Amino acid sequence: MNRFYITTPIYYVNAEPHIGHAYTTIVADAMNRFHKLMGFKTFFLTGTDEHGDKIAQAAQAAGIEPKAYADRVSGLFRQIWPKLSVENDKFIRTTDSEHMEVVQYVLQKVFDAGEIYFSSYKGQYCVGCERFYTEREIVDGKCPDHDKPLIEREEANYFFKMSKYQDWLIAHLESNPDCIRPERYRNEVLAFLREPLEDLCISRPVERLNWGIPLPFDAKYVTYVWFDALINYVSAIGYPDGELYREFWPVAQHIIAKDILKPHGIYWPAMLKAAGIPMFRHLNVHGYWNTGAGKMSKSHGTVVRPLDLAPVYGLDAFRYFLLREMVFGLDANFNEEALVQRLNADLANDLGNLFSRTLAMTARYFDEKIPPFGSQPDEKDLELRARVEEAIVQFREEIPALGFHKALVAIWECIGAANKYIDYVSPWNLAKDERLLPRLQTVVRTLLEVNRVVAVLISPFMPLTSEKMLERLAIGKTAADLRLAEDTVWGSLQEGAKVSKGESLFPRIEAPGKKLPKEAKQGAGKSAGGDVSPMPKEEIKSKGDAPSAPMDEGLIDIDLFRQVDLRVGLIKKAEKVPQSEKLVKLIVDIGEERQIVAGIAKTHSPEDLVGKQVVLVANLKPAKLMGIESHGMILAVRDGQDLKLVVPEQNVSPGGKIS
Ligand code: ME8
Repeated sequence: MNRFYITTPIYYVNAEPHIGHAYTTIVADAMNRFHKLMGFKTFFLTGTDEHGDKIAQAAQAAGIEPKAYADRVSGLFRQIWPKLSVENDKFIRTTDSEHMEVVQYVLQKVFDAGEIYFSSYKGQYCVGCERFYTEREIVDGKCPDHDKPLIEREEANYFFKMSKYQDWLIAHLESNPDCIRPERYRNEVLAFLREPLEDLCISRPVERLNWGIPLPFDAKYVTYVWFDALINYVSAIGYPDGELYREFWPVAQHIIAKDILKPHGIYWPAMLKAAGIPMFRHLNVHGYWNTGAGKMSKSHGTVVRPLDLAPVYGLDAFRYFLLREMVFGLDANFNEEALVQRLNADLANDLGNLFSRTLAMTARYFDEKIPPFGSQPDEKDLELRARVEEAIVQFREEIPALGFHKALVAIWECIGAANKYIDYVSPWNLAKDERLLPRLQTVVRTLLEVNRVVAVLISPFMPLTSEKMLERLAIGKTAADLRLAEDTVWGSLQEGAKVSKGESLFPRIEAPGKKLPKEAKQGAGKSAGGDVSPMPKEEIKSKGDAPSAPMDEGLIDIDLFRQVDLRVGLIKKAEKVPQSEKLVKLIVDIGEERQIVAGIAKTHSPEDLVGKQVVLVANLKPAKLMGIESHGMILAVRDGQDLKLVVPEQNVSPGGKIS
């Protein structure tokens, strides 16, 4: 059986979890879920790094013992992961006794092999980094990371003969070009290795720091925090002789950000080599999220911390944003506006809309039951299916290669193609003619199949949404039971199974900081008689490029209704749109003149329309219908085959607001 082992850094407990930690851990989770979907046996490790100067100082500042302090912050990390749908197999703490024993075991082993020696060292030390800096690294007498003056310090300490492993490491990175990925970080490590490596100081005298693991061969010293921390990756799986270690270490992959490239790209390989432990398979290095604290949106006077946005906008929207927005390896900017934009465009309009349109059609035309493929697929069906197959291939190839955003782009291309397919095929027209039933069946079934594959493909990224989609499509599996190979086979939905429409997957967000009122239950507010709607919804969508809202039929809050600017308008001009049976171009006076394209040509002649007062939605985003801009929407009631315009009881001044 194929195996997959993924680790995140173990996070320092001197700061609370933030967006950077969340990103790394969500990426690890998505990779882990992907490998499960591929049928791999997986192990996913995260945890906290709790020893060292930094933690001791933070505990002192908080006025408590280091262990009590570490317990508290470590608890925050442990609690947040399930809230972000992160499903790690183990949470390691460097204060766990099993870990401390393994650190001592490794130290003793390396010491016995003669790879650790005792020596005096005088140099420039940074407390923040917990290490000495070489002349070459110092910038203007300061620590290049903290921009703070360094302290001169002399100490007798233990040193690990790291320099000895330089040539071996260069050779390893050259013969395993994808060991450190993406390439820019491999090059960075190789560039570093062009200069002579120095040996690594791996101890701290107890009188200066006692918050650490004692050296097994000299109790007057504790272990340098990096030597302690890196070993978590093997101690957590039972090194030296545990079953998990045997199973998973040969396939180990680490994920880190660029800030800790040096300890992972240089110290860790050298430590492994010295301890006789095989090298990890991949070190995956991503860039930094810049939050530009000042630039963060402060709607309603509250300063928003990025992690606080997950519950506000929805967990899956948050995960989607992080994975879609950052190109793995490069830096990215986090801002709330961008998140809202993605939520509305990609999630509400594209995915949410496709799903609700598909289910609405299944409900309307087939009594919620999955129809058979009634007719042979035509060219458009095959084109869409090919798009889906292509997305599956991209998904399978891109995720192991860290191309998360590319995998998502491929899935969304498929969603976009399916929405366009609906517009093109116009199922509502097929539904008008019983002889076209087999074709309508094939169209709706094709769409249901696309939705099913999408539900499977998004499962590593958005597990909750995937789960909801699977349930509503009557697929009797949870996301965890899915297998890519069998669950993306075209046509395998169960004919006759009953789908359920449910609420929209992603309610639209009006603006950052202002989440729309929660949608109420489906079906409640539907009127008994004719649906008053701004023209048949599908027809409007059928030609427009503009984003359209999901087809929600739940209760809404009065605030939401008030956002719709309804006005009385006087039709000044009307003319048929050439080459269209349905569309007329109107000039409507609402205090200003508006050009509106309306789908009422079949029931209303242009001559009859001029001089009429109508009701229109005045604050709709402009849309293009057959290439003509439309700045509003006329209200009409469908009555059988007929369409009646909604008009005021008596003539009023044009522009009168309806409330
Ligand atoms: O370095 N953007 O812990 P740490 C993206 N304990 N990722 C970020 C980020 C940002 N702005 N800020 C932090 C340590 N991260 C050590 C690790 S491992 C044996 C010991 C993420 O709490 C990213 O994964 O400072 C980065 O590498 C890690 O948090 C650093 O976490």
